[in-house]
Amino acid sequence: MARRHVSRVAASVAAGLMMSFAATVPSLSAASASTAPAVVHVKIANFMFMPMVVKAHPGELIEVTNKDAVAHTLTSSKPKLFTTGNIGHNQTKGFHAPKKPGTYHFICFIHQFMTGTLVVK
Ligand SMILES: [Cu+2]
Repeated sequence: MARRHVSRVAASVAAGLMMSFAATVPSLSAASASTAPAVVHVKIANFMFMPMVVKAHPGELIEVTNKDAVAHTLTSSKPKLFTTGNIGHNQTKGFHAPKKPGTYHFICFIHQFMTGTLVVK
């Protein structure tokens, strides 16, 4: 009788452990799924965009850092799609990729021989 009681307690403890384990697993996978939104980094150095082909998801934040002593921009070749505005030496400015998937060419508005491509998909 006493022995049966003990094993029943052990069984309920084991069930409790299993339940708390089961409750832990979904919260772990939820945490890994809800990661912070990605940021795409672009660098400007020696009057070049790096990388020259930038890949981003629709609406994603793109941060552009200018390592040159002079100001640059990252500006869509087609007017008014996106621009960082002037980025000074060692400054970083961000803009959001277009929501519409596609291939977008960009330039530095100040030095229009500086070119690159943004692929949104
Ligand atoms: Cu420039």
